[in-house]
Amino acid sequence: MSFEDLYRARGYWIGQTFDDLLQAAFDKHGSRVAIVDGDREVTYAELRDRALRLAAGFHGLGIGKGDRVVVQLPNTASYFEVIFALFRLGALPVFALPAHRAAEIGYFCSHTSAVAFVTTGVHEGFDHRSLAAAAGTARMIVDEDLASLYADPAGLPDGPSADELAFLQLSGGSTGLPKLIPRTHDDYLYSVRESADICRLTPDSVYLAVLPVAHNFTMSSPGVLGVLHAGGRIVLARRPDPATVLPLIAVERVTITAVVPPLAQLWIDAVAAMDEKPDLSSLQVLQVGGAKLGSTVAARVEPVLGCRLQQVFGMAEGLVNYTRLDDPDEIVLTTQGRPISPDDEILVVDDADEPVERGEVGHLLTRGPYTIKGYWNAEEHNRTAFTADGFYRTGDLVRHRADGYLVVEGRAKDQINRGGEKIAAEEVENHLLTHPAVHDVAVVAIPDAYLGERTCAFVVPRPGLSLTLPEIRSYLRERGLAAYKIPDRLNVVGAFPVTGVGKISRRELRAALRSLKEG
Ligand code: OOB
Repeated sequence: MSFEDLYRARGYWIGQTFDDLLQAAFDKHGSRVAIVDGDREVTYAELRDRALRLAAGFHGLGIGKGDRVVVQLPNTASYFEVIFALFRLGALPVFALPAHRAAEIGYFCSHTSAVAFVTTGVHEGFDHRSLAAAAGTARMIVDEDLASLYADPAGLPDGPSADELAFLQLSGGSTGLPKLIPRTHDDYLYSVRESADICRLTPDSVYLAVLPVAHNFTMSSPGVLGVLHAGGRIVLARRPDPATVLPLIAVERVTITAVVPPLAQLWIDAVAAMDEKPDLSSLQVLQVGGAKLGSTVAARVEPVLGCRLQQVFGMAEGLVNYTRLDDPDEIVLTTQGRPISPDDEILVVDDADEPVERGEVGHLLTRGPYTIKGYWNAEEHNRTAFTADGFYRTGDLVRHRADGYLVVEGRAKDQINRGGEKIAAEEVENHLLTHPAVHDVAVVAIPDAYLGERTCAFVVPRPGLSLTLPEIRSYLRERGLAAYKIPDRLNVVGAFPVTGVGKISRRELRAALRSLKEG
């Protein structure tokens, strides 16, 4: 039996599309509020109606099934109209983050041959319309113009089927250019429905979206899609700082929200320092994921915020692990959860791909009903990123406990996890190598008390030339690199350490520098 047949036989893939999900939510909860965006409230009926009319508008522009559309929107109600309009047509959103700039947007548009780029106006002091040139031949559509596109949905062509691609998600990556993750309606919505169930979402749930909605965590774990599936209410936060978020939790009676570890710490510190405590009585669950949560912060969640902690260890490629809401403290405080599905296969192996003893640290490989078997159009990379029998090499070092829970112990991939934001070392290195004063460069993670890790660039300058941190930072900004990828530190060195005879790879270099830095 093929995996596809197995996943259908087990009832994981049920033939539901994103359009079906929205239609079902509308049928059941039409008059209820789906989204709160500042002063604006959008009901399920309104969302359904606008998404269909926008689909007709997009169709009128010639956007159709299989076309790629790069979507870069902040946490606004428009985001939902746009993605459900594209899902209805079977056009594939390519999910960019609001922080991405010309370098990333240019690459996403050209690599996917995108027909359109949907973005916003000024956000966080940056005018996204200035990315028009980077979008190349993709038609730029700005969110404030969406209403002018609305058209009669009567003649819309048939939508996609559930086994087809729904969208392309970005990988955190460890390579020079980011890889795209192809997810189908069937596989993704299985993870959404199960996540909603694990997190006990109901029509009374109020989910505060703090992290960017286009991130896999906020989108589907259970995220905004899980809430729509359950008929609950999404409250959009424009900014993640305590001054914005704490009053919002009180006023909107938020029941669940999701953050990265530095934000959890920031909120906890803010609340602990307040003489007059904010009203957090509605909050039941704080999900923390995207990077390893330290045990000290973990232990403070419940006493300070008065809600249950849930650890989430997931990846845009698929596999998501949760601690369960009724798990004992020992599990919730010290593990990163266990998989969603009984058919998520977990293998922990050594460098030679041989399984390690249960409970020992090794490389995490995984295969399952919502984990991809290959990146989009990346045949060569897929040969090393997946095993011959289709396991995804996560690049994470974990322990698999006897009780099935996973503990993340480190990472083998050349990536920096800067407070949940993933940076591929090679991508930043390639940009730096174009600088006229740079002879060679290695980008590595350095430990940081607040963010977990920060980025340090080790640079060997060209003979007679020098470099400073402000110089390389403004150089990378001008090249249009997202701010979070720009190195926090610069170490100018005469030469790189050589560990063996002959030429050593950049990868080994990074490892050598990392251990120097830690030692
Ligand atoms: C989430 O997804 P991505 O694709 O941005 O990053 C995945 C990587 C993992 O391979 C791991 O290295 C790291 O992020 N990670 C964690 C973690 N959660 C993610 N490392 C330690 N502890 C954790 N709890 O980050 C993501 C996707 C869905 C749900 C949650 C997070």
